[in-house]
Amino acid sequence: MEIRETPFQPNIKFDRTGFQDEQLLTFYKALLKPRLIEEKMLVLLRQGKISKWFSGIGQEAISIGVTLSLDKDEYILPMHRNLGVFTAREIPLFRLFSQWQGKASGFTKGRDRSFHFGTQEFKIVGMISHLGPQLGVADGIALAHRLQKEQKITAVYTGEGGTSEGDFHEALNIASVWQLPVLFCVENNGYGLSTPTSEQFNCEHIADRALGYGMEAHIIDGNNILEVYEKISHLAESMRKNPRPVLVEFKTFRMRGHEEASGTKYVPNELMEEWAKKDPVDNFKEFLLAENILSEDLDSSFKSEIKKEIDEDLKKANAEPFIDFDETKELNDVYKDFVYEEVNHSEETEELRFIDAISGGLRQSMQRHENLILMGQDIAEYGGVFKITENFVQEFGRERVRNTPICESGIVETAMGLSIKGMKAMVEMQFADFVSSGFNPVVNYLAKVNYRWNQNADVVIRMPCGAGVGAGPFHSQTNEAWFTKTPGLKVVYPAFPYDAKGLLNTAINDPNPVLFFEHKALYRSIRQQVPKDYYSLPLGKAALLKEGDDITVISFGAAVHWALETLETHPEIKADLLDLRSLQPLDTEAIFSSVKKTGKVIILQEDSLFGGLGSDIAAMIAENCFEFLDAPVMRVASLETPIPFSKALEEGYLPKKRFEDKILELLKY
Ligand SMILES: Cc1ncc(C[n+]2csc(CCOP(=O)(O)OP(=O)(O)O)c2C)c(N)n1
Ligand SMILES: [Mg+2]
Repeated sequence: MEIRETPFQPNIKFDRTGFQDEQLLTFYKALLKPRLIEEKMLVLLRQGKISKWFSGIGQEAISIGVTLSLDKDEYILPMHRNLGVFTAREIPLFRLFSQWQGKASGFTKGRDRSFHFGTQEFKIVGMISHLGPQLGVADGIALAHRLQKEQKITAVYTGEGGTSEGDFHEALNIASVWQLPVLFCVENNGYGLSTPTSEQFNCEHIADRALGYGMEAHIIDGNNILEVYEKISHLAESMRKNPRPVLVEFKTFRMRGHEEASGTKYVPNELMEEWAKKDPVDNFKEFLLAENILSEDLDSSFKSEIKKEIDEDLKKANAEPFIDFDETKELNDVYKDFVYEEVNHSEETEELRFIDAISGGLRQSMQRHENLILMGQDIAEYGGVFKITENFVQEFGRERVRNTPICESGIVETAMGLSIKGMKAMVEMQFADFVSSGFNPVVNYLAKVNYRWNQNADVVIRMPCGAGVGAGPFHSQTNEAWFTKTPGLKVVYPAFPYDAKGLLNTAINDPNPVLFFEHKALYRSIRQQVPKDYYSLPLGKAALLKEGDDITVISFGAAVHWALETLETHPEIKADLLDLRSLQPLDTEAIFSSVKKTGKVIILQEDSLFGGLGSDIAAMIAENCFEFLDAPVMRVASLETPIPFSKALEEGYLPKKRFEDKILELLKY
């Protein structure tokens, strides 16, 4: 029996009004579990058995209190210190241990570490390293709940450091404008790595920021399990009935280093000592002892029960084999399986401009997929800056055709969240150039999520792109190479109305993230007979537009039309002209078979030369068709400068004229 020299002085005031003894003990056991797991992990870390550990010691009441306040089928998006979320959702410990060791019974097949995983089974969506993006993903899940008329909330965590990221601002703003039931949980633990809050933000409380977003906010003592549970339960109940976002700032403290290897030298001792007195587990135990709800014996039996579970599950995880490298499996999981289904159409056609074909395809896809949501700046009543979605609001309503604030990252993340709830999203970039403001979630979240934890990103991002319209450096780029380089993304780039409609429909059917490039200069200049009905075309199939034995011309987008013009002014050139249509997947078969036939090849791309898709195609041809080549593989592209505005400069920048010179030169070889 422990002997107390001084009577128990609570450092945290617990108010047990309304709580039964049983429930208080349940809370205590739930708090103990992550604490004891962590203590074990610290031992394993010292023994070199695990590589990295982000400790949540001292912050457990926040993970446990929030998780226990939510329904089991409500999504939680935790961060690196929220072990308690995982344990409170009752994930078998051996699966967690396996995950941390990179084993098969973890959640990522050894492909991502620590808490970087999600699981639909337990309704947990883990972080990506970049911290902020998950705030916007929570918006998407909450939006899906609203659209599906489910009275559910979504809880998402961030540290106070993460609130400095733009994603935080964007996610809160979107949630407030759209009144999404997201519980934004900020764990203010005093530090972001070594940076104290005073160097992170210049307001007293993070909660004060809510006012600026038109949002309700609360400050909660994050070390007090009863306060967390009581307040969050009430908030959750009220948010389910009256959907709205709420910002909660939990005051707490990080009791260990940022991660175990990095130490805490920069944290003043007094601060550590002061907060040590407020330990959420010890204090609650003292309270329960003082209330005669818990005895030391019962406490010991709880602890040994949990320790037994930890030891057994650890043993089980340790006994699991490591995953062998299997190239095919690795490659197969980058994309979710998609079996292309040809949808045939009746013979009836109409002459359409490129832009009308895209608009028509999108409209028919909206009719076909009730779960398809469109998001973009000015796309509702205004119809989008290019009028692709003109009159869509009248037909499909504002819930499905959504004007967004100017926040590309936040909206791409929201689209990801919709996908987690089984919906489809199309995001219109106002101009392809602006995707740079949403680049991070595209290349790091959407692209990698299927490979990481088998969750697809059913998102199409439409990209009005390209030069030749006198729009200067920021409204003219063709930035496909930013994305073709990233495994996990599909990239489609049609040059004709017929292809644009059929490929857009397939892009929307495909459950993977697709960047769909639409050249602005083609919108109103190119016409074609296009089937009136809905139809689809397969991705990854090039179109052979002209046939000839002298040379192969490979191109895509507006450049296809430049190649056509050049070949028309030079009827003496007998060329195969390949329009790639889709860049990822890429029709290498069509490329190789044409080059093997002609022995000469020129690749024409609109983007500037270095690092463009043409360079990779040239390399592939060199590797695969070397014996068939009669001349060097030629690439023609724009100048290595940003895209200039005035007419003469832009003409000089673009490769149209250089293409003519180069192809004639190559033919002489
Ligand atoms: C975009 C990005 N920048 C920097 C980092 C490195 N980093 C990881 S966690 C972290 C501190 C986060 O602080 P906070 O949000 O307060 O969370 P805490 O670790 O305190 O729980 C930093 C700087 C990162 N992972 N991602
Ligand atoms: Mg912090």
